[in-house]
Amino acid sequence: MTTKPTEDDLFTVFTRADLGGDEKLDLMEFTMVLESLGLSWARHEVQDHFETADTNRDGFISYPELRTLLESRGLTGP
Ligand SMILES: [Ca+2]
Repeated sequence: MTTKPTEDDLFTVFTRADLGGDEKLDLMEFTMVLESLGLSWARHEVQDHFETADTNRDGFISYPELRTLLESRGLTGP
């Protein structure tokens, strides 16, 4: 994916990476989302962003948390 993902794209990527089907991502699933979006972050950056994105500190990234993270970094499309 070379362009910024739209909200639909993002939801598709989220759902595809959510192997557990529990509508939240663990660190491995979060890494898969980043790869799907063509973001090549170093492992420590992924870890940092995971912790930043997990605003309710439950150890998982929900879809709203993922969207907030990407929006805050200007990584989503219109
Ligand atoms: Ca969370």
